[in-house]
Amino acid sequence: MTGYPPEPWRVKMVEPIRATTREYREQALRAAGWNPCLLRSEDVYVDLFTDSGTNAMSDRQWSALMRGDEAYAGARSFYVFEEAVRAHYGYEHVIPVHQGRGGENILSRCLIRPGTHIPGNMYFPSTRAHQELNGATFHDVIIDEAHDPSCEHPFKGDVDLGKLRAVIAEFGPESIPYVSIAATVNMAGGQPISVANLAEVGELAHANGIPVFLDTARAIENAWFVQQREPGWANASIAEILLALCAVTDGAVMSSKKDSLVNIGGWIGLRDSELAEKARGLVLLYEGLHTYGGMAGRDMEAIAAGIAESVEEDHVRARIAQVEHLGGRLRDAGVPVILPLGGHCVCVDATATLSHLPRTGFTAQTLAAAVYLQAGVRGVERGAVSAGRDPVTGENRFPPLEFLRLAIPRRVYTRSHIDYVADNVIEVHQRRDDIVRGLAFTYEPRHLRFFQARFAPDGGETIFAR
Ligand code: PM9
Repeated sequence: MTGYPPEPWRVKMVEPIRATTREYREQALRAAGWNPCLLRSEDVYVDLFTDSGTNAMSDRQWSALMRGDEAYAGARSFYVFEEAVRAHYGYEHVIPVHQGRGGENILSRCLIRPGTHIPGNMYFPSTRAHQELNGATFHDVIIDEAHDPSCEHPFKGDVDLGKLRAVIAEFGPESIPYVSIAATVNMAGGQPISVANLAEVGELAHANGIPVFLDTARAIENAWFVQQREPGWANASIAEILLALCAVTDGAVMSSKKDSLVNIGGWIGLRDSELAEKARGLVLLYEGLHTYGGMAGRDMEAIAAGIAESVEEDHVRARIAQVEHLGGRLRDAGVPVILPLGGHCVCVDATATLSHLPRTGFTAQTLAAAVYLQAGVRGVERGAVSAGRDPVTGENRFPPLEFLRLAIPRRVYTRSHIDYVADNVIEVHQRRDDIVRGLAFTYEPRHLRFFQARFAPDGGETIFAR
């Protein structure tokens, strides 16, 4: 693909960003322990660390902020927010939380008992961390194709029903508090699940008395892929497909920082009144009152306005096209990227790019450092560092996928920024043999270690041959 449709918005306010020298970036990255996450954002030129909370809000969202009702209890803004979530996602009970992991904490505490088992379509670090903290073991039941970076299966987020059946048979339905489904699947590179597959998961789980919970952080992007790829859905709107995806499930956890075009916020959506009461009780302890859940009234207004914009076809089309543009340029230049291209990010296969380095040198972390040094572009490691250690054996987990994720914030960067990223990632790839060393931990936090870990080049001053 050589271009994409003009963005369905124009710029009304700008935020200056600053290019730096290579020497400056070397000092900054060393000071950050070779972990781009620990850089100051002002030392980053194009920030593709995440699409979470980094979106640009519209004039409608900014003006909605002014309508925020900041009453402690029963704020009008809560009811506006509740109605928007109910209308677009279809869950009866809407419980606000400060962001996705707040919802994961509450749901895990409500449902998980020690020694239980949770099947899901690939792990996400914060989701699995809360499941494990509450004593469950996560079982990956995604289709094998999801673990193969070059396989072009249209729905790499699908569940392998045989694997799900095997987990139910091995541990028994009473040991499975819920099935944990993501749409799209972040750690597979933003890959979608089909409506048909999700319906089959629902049927199987419900036949065994097991509820299904959906991670809706990027369900709208998932709906786009359903509309484009799944037979029977081409004439349905994104809004209709979103409702169809949620309809199969018993509840959802949402990080509004993704699809909903805001900088903070989230919710839990439930159908069961008893579970909702329990969750509201825990929200009081961990998040805030059940009518604000850690958000300001204005945040809930911005989410309500963002939800309405997020299902507009023009918006989703332009958003996905920008991701496709970056991915297409890298793919055409021979950079190994996860295919098909996903919804929110382009993922550079670090194992293939740095095939001359051992995985124990954390190749995706090393590639993230090289891309930052090259051009001030910040991505994030999604591989062994993110996967953490096995809670039982204490050994590093080395997942099949090891990649540098370049996540694109919504409505933030122009095509020239994206081309700048493409030019520089291509150059790093062309000069990949200059990278001769991986990274080793100098500080390793216990939980979600990728955020705060510090590293040093393994056996030398730098990762480059010089
Ligand atoms: N995802 C992301 O960049 C932000 C933190 S990890 C660098 O991809 C899913 C599918 C997510 C997610 C966050 C959360 C947690 C849950 N599910 O960040 O707590 O992608 O709002 O959401 C990030 P919060």
